[in-house]
Amino acid sequence: MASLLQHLGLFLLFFVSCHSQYHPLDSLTPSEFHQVQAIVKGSNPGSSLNMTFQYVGLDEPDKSIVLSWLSNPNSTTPPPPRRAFVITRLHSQTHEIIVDLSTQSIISDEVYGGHGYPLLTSEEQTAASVLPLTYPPFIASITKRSLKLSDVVCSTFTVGWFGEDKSRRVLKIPCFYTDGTANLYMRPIEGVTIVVDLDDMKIIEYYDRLMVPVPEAEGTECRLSKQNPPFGPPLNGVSAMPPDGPGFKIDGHNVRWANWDFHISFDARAGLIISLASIYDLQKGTFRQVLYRGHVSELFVPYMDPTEEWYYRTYFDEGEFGLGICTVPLQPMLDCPPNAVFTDGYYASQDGKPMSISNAFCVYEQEAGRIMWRHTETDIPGEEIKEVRPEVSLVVRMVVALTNYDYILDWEFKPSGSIKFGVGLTGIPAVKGVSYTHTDQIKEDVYGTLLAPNAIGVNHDHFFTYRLDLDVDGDANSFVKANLETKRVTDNSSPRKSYWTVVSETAKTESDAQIQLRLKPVEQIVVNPNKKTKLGNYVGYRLIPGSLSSPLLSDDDYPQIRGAFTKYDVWITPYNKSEKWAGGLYMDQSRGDDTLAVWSQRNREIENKDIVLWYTIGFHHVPCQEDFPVMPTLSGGFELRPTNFFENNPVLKTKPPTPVSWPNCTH
Ligand SMILES: *[C@@H]1O[C@H](CO)[C@@H](O)[C@H](O)[C@H]1NC(C)=O
Ligand SMILES: *[C@@H]1O[C@H](CO)[C@@H](O)[C@H](O)[C@H]1NC(C)=O
Ligand SMILES: *[C@@H]1O[C@H](CO)[C@@H](O)[C@H](O)[C@H]1NC(C)=O
Ligand SMILES: [Cu+2]
Repeated sequence: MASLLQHLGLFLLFFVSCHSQYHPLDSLTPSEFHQVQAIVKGSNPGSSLNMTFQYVGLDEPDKSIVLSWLSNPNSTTPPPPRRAFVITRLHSQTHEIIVDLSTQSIISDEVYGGHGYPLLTSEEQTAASVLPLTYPPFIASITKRSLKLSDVVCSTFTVGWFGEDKSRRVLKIPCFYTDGTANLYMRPIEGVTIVVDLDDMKIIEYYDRLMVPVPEAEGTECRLSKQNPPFGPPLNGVSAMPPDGPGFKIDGHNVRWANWDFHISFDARAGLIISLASIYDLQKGTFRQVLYRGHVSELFVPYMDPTEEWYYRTYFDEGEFGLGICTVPLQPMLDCPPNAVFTDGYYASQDGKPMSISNAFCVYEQEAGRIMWRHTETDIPGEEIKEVRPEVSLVVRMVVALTNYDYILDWEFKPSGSIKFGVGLTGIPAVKGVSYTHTDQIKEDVYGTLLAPNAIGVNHDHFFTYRLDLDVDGDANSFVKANLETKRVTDNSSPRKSYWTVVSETAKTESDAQIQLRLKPVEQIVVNPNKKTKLGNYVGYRLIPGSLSSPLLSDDDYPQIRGAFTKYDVWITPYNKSEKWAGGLYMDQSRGDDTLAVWSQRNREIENKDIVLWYTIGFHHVPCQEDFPVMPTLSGGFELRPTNFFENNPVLKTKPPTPVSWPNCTH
C-alpha cells in the first residue's frame, strides 16, 4: 500500500510540473472551466442566473495545426490557441459559443435553430425526478397502489422522437419502489406516465393507465452486506504490485509504456479520448503514427417493447446523458488491479463550475496469463528449442454507470502493435412490472423474459459506435477490402476442387466502404498507399471485428432513423473535424438529419486521404435469469492489428519479464 501511495504521489508531481506546458489536446483544466464560466456569464450579465451550461469542453484545434506544432516542439511558434466549445440554454434557446482562453473573449455565439437538444445536465435531471413526489395526482396513484411515498424514488428517461412536428425539451419520469431493497430498478411502478417540461421545470402531462403489481423486493439485493449464507467458494486475488513500480510513465496526459506512446483526455460526452497513439519501431528506430484520435462516438440502446409505457425507451446514452458525466470513480483494488494508477476527470456543472470525477480512468499493466508468442522445435536431432514470451499489455479503463447499467470500457495496448477495445456489460437489466409469476401464464408476446415474479427483463440492444481517426504511418490512408473468395479448380491441374484466395479492392468513395459484415469473409485494412515494407506490401492496420449484431429494427422506424449509423458495421469518411458524433451534435429528440448515414450520402472520395474508420460493436440482449438481480459481465471487443506495418514480428526481440521476487518468500 505504501508503494501504491508513492506512485500516486509521483503521478501527481508529473501532473503539476506539466501544467505550464499543456498539450494542445489536453482536456480543459479546472481553472479553464472557471474562466469559461466567468467569460460566458459575463457576456450575459442580466440573465446569467437563468443560463445553463449543457456542455463545456475543449474546442479541438485543427488537426493540421496540432500536427505541425507537435512535429517541431522547439520552434518559437506558439501552441494552438486554447479554446472552449460551450453549449448553453437560455430563454428556451440553445446557444453554441466558442471562447478563446488566450484572449479571454467570446469568438462566436450562435443560436442553434435545428432539431434536437443538447446533453442533459445532472442537475436538471435531479430537479425533474423529484417533481412527482409533491404532485397530488401522483401521490394519489401511490396511495391507490398501497405503497409508501417515502419509499418511492424516480429517475429520468429521454423521450426519443416519433415523427412529431413540434417538440419541447421534455423528459419522462419512471418511478421505482425501494421498500426492502436498494435495487430500485427491479421494482418499477408500472402504468404511470409523467412528462416534465425542462424549460419550465414542471409536470405537463400525467396519466395512470393500469395497475400492475410491483415486483417483490426479495432476492433483489446485490450488496454483500445484505446477503445470507451459504456463500460461494472464495476467489484468491493473485495480482500484485511489481516491486520496481509501474513500467509506464504518465507525464501530464501523455502515457509512455513499452513501445507505445499516447495521450489520454476526458470529455463530458465521450468520456475517454485516446489521441496520438504511436508505436516505436525497433528496426526503423523511430515512433510511427497509428491513431490520431479515438473514442466512443455514440451508444444506442433501443428496447423492444412497443407498448405505451415502454415504446419510447430507445436511448442514445452518449449524446443524451454523456459517457463522461456518467463516468464513476474507480475503486482501487476492485475496479482496477493493485498496480493501477488513476487520473481524474472534469466536466462543467449546470452552473459552469468544474465538477471533478476522481479516479475517472485507471492505467495498469496487465499480465493476464496469455502467451504473446511461442514455438517448440523438436525435429532437430539433439536439440530441443522452446521459446515462449508471456504477454504483458497496458490497459486504460473507464466505467460508465448509465442509470441501471454499468459499462466497462477498456483500451488495451499490446507490444505486438495491436490495440484491443474491450466492452463489458454489467449492472441491472431494465425490468418491466407484469402480473405474471410463471411462464405458463404467459399467452402473448411480453417482449422479454420473466426474471422474477412480476418482473420481465425486456429485450434490447447495445450498439457502441467508435470513431477511430487512424493515421497509419501518416495521415494519407486508403481502405482496402481484402475479400476471401472461393476459387474452383476446373482444369484437373490439381486433385483439389477448390481453394480460397484474396481479392483486394481499394474503396474509392464512402459507399464502397459501407460494410455489413454478417458472414462475409473480408479482411478490412486501412493502408498507407504511399508507404510499403521493404518487400513491397502496403503498410496497414486491420480491423478484427467483434460480436456481429446488426440492427433488427426496420429502416423506417423512428429510433432506427436516428440511429441509422448502426446500419453498417463499418463506415469510412474523409476526416472532418465537425463530424464527431455519429448520431449528430444534438442527440436528444434528434430526427436523424445529422448522422453519419446522412454525411456519407455525399459519397466523398476516400482514397489516399485522411480518413476516419467508424466501427459499431453490437449486442442483442435477451435477458436470462442469471441477469437477476445484477448481471455477470458480458464481454465483447474488437482489435486493430498491424498488417504489414512492421518488417517482421515486432516482439521477436522482446525479453520475457523478469520473474517477480516476492518479499518475505523463499523459493
Ligand atoms: C429567469 O427565470 C425566472 C423563472 O423562470 C423568471 O421569472 C425570470 O424573469 C428570468 N429572468 C430573466 C432575466 O429572464
Ligand atoms: C529541442 O531542444 C532541446 C533542448 O534545447 C534539445 O535537447 C532537443 O534535442 C531539441 N529537439 C529538437 C527536435 O530539435
Ligand atoms: C464537414 O462536415 C459538415 C457536416 O457534415 C459539413 O457541413 C461541412 O461542409 C464539412 N466540411 C468540409 C470542409 O467538408
Ligand atoms: Cu443489456
